[in-house]
Amino acid sequence: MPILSAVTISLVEEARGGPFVFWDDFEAGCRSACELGFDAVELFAPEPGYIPAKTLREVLTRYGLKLAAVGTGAGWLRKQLSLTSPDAGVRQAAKKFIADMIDYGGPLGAPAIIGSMQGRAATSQLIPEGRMLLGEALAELGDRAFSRHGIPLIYEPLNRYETNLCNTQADGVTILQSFGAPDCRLLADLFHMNIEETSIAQGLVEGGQWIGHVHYVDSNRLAAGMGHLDFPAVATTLKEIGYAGYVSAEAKSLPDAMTAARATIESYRLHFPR
Ligand SMILES: [Mn+2]
Repeated sequence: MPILSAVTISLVEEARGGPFVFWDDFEAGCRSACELGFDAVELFAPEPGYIPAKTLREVLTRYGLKLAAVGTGAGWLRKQLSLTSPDAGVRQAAKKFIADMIDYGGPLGAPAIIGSMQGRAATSQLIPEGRMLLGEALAELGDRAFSRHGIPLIYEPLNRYETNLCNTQADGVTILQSFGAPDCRLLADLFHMNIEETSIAQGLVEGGQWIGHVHYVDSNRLAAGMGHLDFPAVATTLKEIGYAGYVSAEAKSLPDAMTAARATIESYRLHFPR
Protein backbone atom coordinates (compact mmCIF):
# COMPACT_ATOMS: atom_id res chain seq x y z
CA MET A 1 0.00 0.00 0.00
CA PRO A 2 1.39 3.42 -0.93
CA ILE A 3 1.60 6.21 1.61
CA LEU A 4 -1.65 8.18 1.14
CA SER A 5 -2.54 11.85 1.55
CA ALA A 6 -5.15 13.33 3.90
CA VAL A 7 -6.27 16.76 5.08
CA THR A 8 -8.06 17.79 8.28
CA ILE A 9 -11.56 19.22 8.58
CA SER A 10 -12.61 20.71 11.95
CA LEU A 11 -16.24 21.24 12.95
CA VAL A 12 -15.33 22.17 16.54
CA GLU A 13 -15.97 25.82 17.38
CA GLU A 14 -13.93 25.56 20.60
CA ALA A 15 -10.86 24.60 18.52
CA ARG A 16 -10.98 27.81 16.45
CA GLY A 17 -7.46 28.88 15.51
CA GLY A 18 -6.13 25.34 16.05
CA PRO A 19 -4.16 23.27 13.52
CA PHE A 20 -6.90 22.27 11.10
CA VAL A 21 -6.96 23.16 7.42
CA PHE A 22 -10.65 23.17 6.55
CA TRP A 23 -13.38 24.41 8.88
CA ASP A 24 -17.11 24.35 9.59
CA ASP A 25 -18.51 22.66 6.52
CA PHE A 26 -17.71 18.98 5.98
CA GLU A 27 -19.03 18.84 2.42
CA ALA A 28 -17.19 22.01 1.33
CA GLY A 29 -13.98 20.63 2.87
CA CYS A 30 -14.44 17.36 1.01
CA ARG A 31 -15.11 19.20 -2.26
CA SER A 32 -11.84 21.15 -1.89
CA ALA A 33 -9.91 18.03 -0.85
CA CYS A 34 -11.25 16.25 -3.93
CA GLU A 35 -10.35 19.14 -6.26
CA LEU A 36 -6.78 19.12 -4.98
CA GLY A 37 -6.48 15.35 -5.30
CA PHE A 38 -6.27 14.22 -1.66
CA ASP A 39 -6.97 10.57 -0.95
CA ALA A 40 -8.79 11.17 2.33
CA VAL A 41 -9.97 13.60 4.98
CA GLU A 42 -9.45 13.46 8.75
CA LEU A 43 -12.47 14.60 10.75
CA PHE A 44 -12.42 16.59 13.99
CA ALA A 45 -16.05 16.59 15.16
CA PRO A 46 -17.66 17.99 18.33
CA GLU A 47 -19.07 14.59 19.27
CA PRO A 48 -19.60 11.09 17.88
CA GLY A 49 -22.47 11.04 15.40
CA TYR A 50 -22.38 14.83 14.91
CA ILE A 51 -22.79 14.22 11.18
CA PRO A 52 -24.87 11.05 10.80
CA ALA A 53 -22.71 8.16 9.61
CA LYS A 54 -24.97 7.67 6.59
CA THR A 55 -24.40 11.29 5.50
CA LEU A 56 -20.65 10.96 6.08
CA ARG A 57 -20.57 7.93 3.84
CA GLU A 58 -22.62 9.62 1.11
CA VAL A 59 -20.44 12.75 1.03
CA LEU A 60 -17.21 10.74 1.06
CA THR A 61 -18.47 8.56 -1.78
CA ARG A 62 -19.58 11.60 -3.80
CA TYR A 63 -16.07 13.06 -3.67
CA GLY A 64 -14.17 9.77 -3.94
CA LEU A 65 -12.53 10.21 -0.54
CA LYS A 66 -11.72 7.90 2.34
CA LEU A 67 -11.98 8.84 6.01
CA ALA A 68 -8.42 8.66 7.33
CA ALA A 69 -9.19 9.07 11.04
CA VAL A 70 -11.49 10.74 13.57
CA GLY A 71 -10.14 12.96 16.34
CA THR A 72 -11.37 12.81 19.94
CA GLY A 73 -9.97 16.09 21.25
CA ALA A 74 -13.42 17.67 21.45
CA GLY A 75 -14.01 15.56 24.57
CA TRP A 76 -11.27 17.56 26.26
CA LEU A 77 -12.02 20.94 24.67
CA ARG A 78 -15.77 20.87 25.19
CA LYS A 79 -16.20 18.68 28.29
CA GLN A 80 -12.76 18.60 29.97
CA LEU A 81 -12.73 14.81 29.78
CA SER A 82 -9.41 13.02 30.27
CA LEU A 83 -8.37 9.37 30.48
CA THR A 84 -6.03 10.21 33.38
CA SER A 85 -8.21 12.53 35.47
CA PRO A 86 -7.93 11.94 39.24
CA ASP A 87 -11.74 11.67 39.18
CA ALA A 88 -12.86 8.13 38.27
CA GLY A 89 -16.17 9.47 36.96
CA VAL A 90 -14.38 11.78 34.54
CA ARG A 91 -12.14 8.92 33.38
CA GLN A 92 -15.19 6.77 32.76
CA ALA A 93 -16.92 9.52 30.77
CA ALA A 94 -13.72 10.00 28.75
CA LYS A 95 -13.64 6.28 27.90
CA LYS A 96 -17.29 6.39 26.89
CA PHE A 97 -16.70 9.41 24.61
CA ILE A 98 -13.76 7.66 22.94
CA ALA A 99 -15.58 4.32 22.66
CA ASP A 100 -18.45 6.08 20.89
CA MET A 101 -15.97 7.84 18.58
CA ILE A 102 -14.33 4.45 17.81
CA ASP A 103 -17.76 3.11 16.86
CA TYR A 104 -18.51 6.25 14.77
CA GLY A 105 -15.40 6.05 12.58
CA GLY A 106 -15.00 2.26 12.74
CA PRO A 107 -17.61 1.28 10.14
CA LEU A 108 -15.93 3.73 7.74
CA GLY A 109 -12.52 2.19 8.43
CA ALA A 110 -11.35 5.32 10.27
CA PRO A 111 -9.46 4.82 13.54
CA ALA A 112 -9.95 7.21 16.47
CA ILE A 113 -7.01 9.30 17.64
CA ILE A 114 -6.17 9.86 21.32
CA GLY A 115 -4.28 13.14 21.65
CA SER A 116 -5.35 15.73 24.20
CA MET A 117 -7.74 13.22 25.85
CA GLN A 118 -4.68 11.60 27.45
CA GLY A 119 -4.53 14.54 29.87
CA ARG A 120 -1.51 15.36 32.01
CA ALA A 121 -0.32 14.68 35.55
CA ALA A 122 -0.80 17.57 37.99
CA THR A 123 2.66 17.02 39.53
CA SER A 124 5.73 15.09 38.45
CA GLN A 125 5.13 12.62 41.33
CA LEU A 126 1.84 11.68 39.69
CA ILE A 127 3.35 10.87 36.27
CA PRO A 128 3.79 7.11 36.89
CA GLU A 129 0.15 6.78 37.96
CA GLY A 130 -0.95 8.84 34.96
CA ARG A 131 1.02 6.61 32.61
CA MET A 132 -0.57 3.54 34.17
CA LEU A 133 -4.10 4.92 33.79
CA LEU A 134 -3.28 5.90 30.21
CA GLY A 135 -1.76 2.52 29.32
CA GLU A 136 -4.71 0.60 30.78
CA ALA A 137 -7.22 2.78 28.94
CA LEU A 138 -5.33 2.39 25.65
CA ALA A 139 -5.30 -1.39 26.05
CA GLU A 140 -9.05 -1.51 26.74
CA LEU A 141 -10.06 0.92 23.99
CA GLY A 142 -7.61 -0.56 21.48
CA ASP A 143 -9.19 -3.96 22.05
CA ARG A 144 -12.60 -2.44 21.29
CA ALA A 145 -11.35 -0.85 18.06
CA PHE A 146 -9.74 -4.04 16.84
CA SER A 147 -12.34 -6.57 17.95
CA ARG A 148 -15.35 -4.57 16.68
CA HIS A 149 -13.91 -2.91 13.59
CA GLY A 150 -10.61 -4.61 12.77
CA ILE A 151 -8.73 -1.32 13.01
CA PRO A 152 -6.26 0.02 15.56
CA LEU A 153 -6.67 2.85 18.02
CA ILE A 154 -4.18 5.64 17.33
CA TYR A 155 -2.25 7.09 20.26
CA GLU A 156 -0.38 10.38 19.86
CA PRO A 157 2.62 11.38 21.98
CA LEU A 158 2.48 15.16 22.43
CA ASN A 159 5.13 17.77 23.12
CA ARG A 160 5.98 18.78 26.70
CA TYR A 161 3.75 21.86 26.68
CA GLU A 162 0.69 19.69 26.10
CA THR A 163 1.36 16.61 28.24
CA ASN A 164 3.94 15.29 30.68
CA LEU A 165 2.92 11.63 30.24
CA CYS A 166 4.56 10.73 26.95
CA ASN A 167 6.52 13.00 24.60
CA THR A 168 8.44 10.82 22.15
CA GLN A 169 7.85 7.89 19.83
CA ALA A 170 10.13 5.72 21.98
CA ASP A 171 8.07 6.66 25.06
CA GLY A 172 4.95 5.74 23.14
CA VAL A 173 6.32 2.30 22.22
CA THR A 174 7.18 1.73 25.89
CA ILE A 175 3.66 2.58 27.05
CA LEU A 176 1.97 0.40 24.42
CA GLN A 177 4.28 -2.54 25.14
CA SER A 178 4.40 -2.37 28.91
CA PHE A 179 0.65 -2.02 29.40
CA GLY A 180 -0.27 -4.57 26.76
CA ALA A 181 -1.92 -2.46 24.08
CA PRO A 182 -1.07 -4.47 20.93
CA ASP A 183 -4.12 -3.08 19.11
CA CYS A 184 -2.89 0.52 19.35
CA ARG A 185 -0.60 2.30 16.93
CA LEU A 186 1.34 5.51 17.38
CA LEU A 187 0.73 8.82 15.72
CA ALA A 188 3.92 10.48 14.56
CA ASP A 189 3.12 14.20 14.57
CA LEU A 190 6.03 16.03 12.97
CA PHE A 191 5.35 19.24 14.91
CA HIS A 192 5.54 17.47 18.29
CA MET A 193 8.51 15.40 17.12
CA ASN A 194 10.41 18.51 16.06
CA ILE A 195 10.23 19.68 19.68
CA GLU A 196 10.92 16.37 21.41
CA GLU A 197 12.96 13.97 19.30
CA THR A 198 16.76 13.93 19.01
CA SER A 199 16.08 13.96 15.30
CA ILE A 200 12.80 13.39 13.51
CA ALA A 201 14.29 10.58 11.42
CA GLN A 202 15.57 8.84 14.57
CA GLY A 203 12.14 9.21 16.21
CA LEU A 204 10.46 7.66 13.18
CA VAL A 205 12.87 4.73 13.32
CA GLU A 206 12.16 4.28 17.04
CA GLY A 207 8.40 4.32 16.41
CA GLY A 208 9.00 1.91 13.52
CA GLN A 209 6.30 -0.68 13.01
CA TRP A 210 4.17 0.91 15.74
CA ILE A 211 3.51 4.03 13.69
CA GLY A 212 -0.02 3.95 12.28
CA HIS A 213 -0.71 7.58 11.35
CA VAL A 214 1.34 10.68 10.58
CA HIS A 215 0.42 14.32 11.12
CA TYR A 216 2.19 15.95 8.20
CA VAL A 217 2.96 19.52 9.15
CA ASP A 218 5.91 21.86 9.37
CA SER A 219 7.97 23.06 12.37
CA ASN A 220 5.71 26.08 12.98
CA ARG A 221 2.35 24.27 12.60
CA LEU A 222 1.98 25.68 9.11
CA ALA A 223 1.56 23.45 6.08
CA ALA A 224 4.48 21.32 4.88
CA GLY A 225 7.06 23.49 3.16
CA MET A 226 6.15 26.66 5.08
CA GLY A 227 8.58 26.03 7.96
CA HIS A 228 12.03 24.48 8.33
CA LEU A 229 11.51 20.71 8.58
CA ASP A 230 13.59 18.41 6.38
CA PHE A 231 10.80 16.74 4.40
CA PRO A 232 13.11 14.73 2.13
CA ALA A 233 14.52 13.07 5.28
CA VAL A 234 11.01 12.50 6.67
CA ALA A 235 9.85 10.87 3.42
CA THR A 236 12.96 8.73 3.03
CA THR A 237 12.68 7.48 6.61
CA LEU A 238 8.95 6.72 6.37
CA LYS A 239 9.67 4.60 3.30
CA GLU A 240 12.62 2.90 5.01
CA ILE A 241 10.53 1.82 8.00
CA GLY A 242 7.86 0.47 5.65
CA TYR A 243 5.18 2.93 6.73
CA ALA A 244 1.91 2.29 4.90
CA GLY A 245 -0.67 4.77 6.17
CA TYR A 246 -1.74 8.38 5.76
CA VAL A 247 0.28 11.56 5.95
CA SER A 248 -2.43 13.94 7.12
CA ALA A 249 -2.23 17.72 7.08
CA GLU A 250 -2.85 18.82 10.67
CA ALA A 251 -1.77 22.37 9.95
CA LYS A 252 -3.07 25.84 10.60
CA SER A 253 -5.39 27.28 8.00
CA LEU A 254 -2.87 29.98 7.08
CA PRO A 255 -2.64 32.15 5.11
CA ASP A 256 -5.91 30.50 4.08
CA ALA A 257 -7.29 26.98 3.81
CA MET A 258 -6.70 26.45 0.09
CA THR A 259 -3.12 27.73 0.25
CA ALA A 260 -2.34 25.43 3.20
CA ALA A 261 -4.02 22.46 1.52
CA ARG A 262 -2.28 23.12 -1.81
CA ALA A 263 1.15 23.43 -0.13
CA THR A 264 0.51 20.08 1.56
CA ILE A 265 -0.52 18.21 -1.58
CA GLU A 266 2.42 19.67 -3.50
CA SER A 267 4.82 18.50 -0.78
CA TYR A 268 3.12 15.11 -0.76
CA ARG A 269 3.41 14.70 -4.54
CA LEU A 270 7.04 15.79 -4.48
CA HIS A 271 8.11 13.43 -1.69
CA PHE A 272 5.75 10.48 -2.19
CA PRO A 273 5.47 10.10 -5.98
CA ARG A 274 3.33 7.16 -7.15
MN1 LIG B 1 -1.26 15.93 15.91
